[in-house]
Amino acid sequence: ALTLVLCALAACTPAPQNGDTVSLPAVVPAPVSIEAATGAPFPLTPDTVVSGDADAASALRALISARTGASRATGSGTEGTGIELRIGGGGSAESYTIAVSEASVVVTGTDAPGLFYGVQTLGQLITRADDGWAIPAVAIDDAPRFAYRGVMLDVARHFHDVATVKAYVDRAAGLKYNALHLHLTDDQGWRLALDSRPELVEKASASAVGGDPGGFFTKADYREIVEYAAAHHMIVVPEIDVPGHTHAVGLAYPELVEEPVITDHIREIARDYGGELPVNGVPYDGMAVGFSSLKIGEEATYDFLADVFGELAAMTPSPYIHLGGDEALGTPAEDFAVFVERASAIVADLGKTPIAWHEAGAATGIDDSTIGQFWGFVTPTDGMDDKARAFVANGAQLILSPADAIYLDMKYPTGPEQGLTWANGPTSVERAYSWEPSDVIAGIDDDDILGVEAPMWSETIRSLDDIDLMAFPRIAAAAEAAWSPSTRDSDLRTWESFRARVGTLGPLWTSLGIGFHPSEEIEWA
Ligand code: TNX
Repeated sequence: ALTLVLCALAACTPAPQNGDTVSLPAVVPAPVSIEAATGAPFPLTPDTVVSGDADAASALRALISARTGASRATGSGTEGTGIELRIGGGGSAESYTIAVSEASVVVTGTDAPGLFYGVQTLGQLITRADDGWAIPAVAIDDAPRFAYRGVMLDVARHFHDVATVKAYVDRAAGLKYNALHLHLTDDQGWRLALDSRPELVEKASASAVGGDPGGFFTKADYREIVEYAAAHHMIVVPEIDVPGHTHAVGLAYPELVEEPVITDHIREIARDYGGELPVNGVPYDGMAVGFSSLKIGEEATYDFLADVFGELAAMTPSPYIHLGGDEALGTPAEDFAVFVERASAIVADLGKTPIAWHEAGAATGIDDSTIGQFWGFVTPTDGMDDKARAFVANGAQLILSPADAIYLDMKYPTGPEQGLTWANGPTSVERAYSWEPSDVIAGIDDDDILGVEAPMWSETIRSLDDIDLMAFPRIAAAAEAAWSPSTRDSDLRTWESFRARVGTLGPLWTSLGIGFHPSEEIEWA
């Protein structure tokens, strides 16, 4: 009977076939523990009082009014009909508990992020009741599996403005992500104004893939993004991609870049996707990768890095700066190693922890503190796992971004025309979900994994609508890999459970203005 009551009122996973397990309200990413409590749900009315932490209260009120379409929980009602938001307890970092009864809701965060995540969970629990809205009686205990839970947005291939970036922060924070990696530079454009090198945006920011308009962030824009992210408990991890992906640098500083290396691969991309072959001094608006390189033997290159990373470090509160290092196919291997050693040392000497794509692990002189970001497949190929393991051998950790699972710019099997297919063809929601971080790289376990990050490259992504369509629902699958207990430690970590839970979030996403892809793999509520 309890199950029936709950399911009548709450977003529930489907009734269990064998009747053994109790159906529970749906939460994504899956919490460490969730138990149905006895008793009627907590009614959410205009008189409901929200008390406690002011920031969390305004976040909750915003969620409630979006979800219910009305201002609720604004009243000064009677004792015992309230939602209380507290910081305290003494659990692990970012953890929280929720206790809901008919009379009260108490959310306790260990710290401000924990309370914020408790509020996000509570937002998912709000359910339509017979004559209004309610929160089912439930007890939740939750904490993240990994310290770093990232989304990446490529603002270089197509520029995405401050409003779009903020909207993506809203979306990501709601799924308990705590890092926004901005891919700020690439062959097609340089997107961040720097006082030390003003020519970069003056000469190299107007272009984008397909001849679309470019753009760039002023330093004030960047500060605004950093502050907005911080208010949502997210850090900003800026990436300046070197020594490859640097054609745009050559528009401002021709003396710093090599001639483009035009391989058959580059010709094929130009043929298949249109666009001219790269020519130094001319903005590049194609989609090929791996043809450009900074000059490794020139001291001026390292003066450039010192200026760029120095200014960036000064404007970035996060402990990390990403130096790229991917697909430097235009840079000979020995040169690449020399470059990575010097670039990672420059970042480390600025007091920041460098992050680099996994290729940089091949450079034996890389600064030992450098975090590696693995973008190979769930079953690694081409020795990419060896390069990733090198970071751990140095005593550092890894961020996992398996491309055939959580590259959010990959096409879906059916649906929107946006997206690429190089990472093992189109990526279904099931494939985005069905992988386990500690199983990706042999010898690499939870202790070696700083976290999980879902990248959104933007060759085919032009707008917030495109971002929403490609990210949702797969970004929720990546969030479970980053936040939730491992598949070995939680009954909720199955594809069947996830697809049922995520399907109930449709109305919440719609109420928040998120135009998700209504994948036919999911039964949407
Ligand atoms: C690979 S994986 C890239 C990017 C592309 C992306 C498109 C990696 C580190 N680099 O340059 O934008 O594929 O999916």
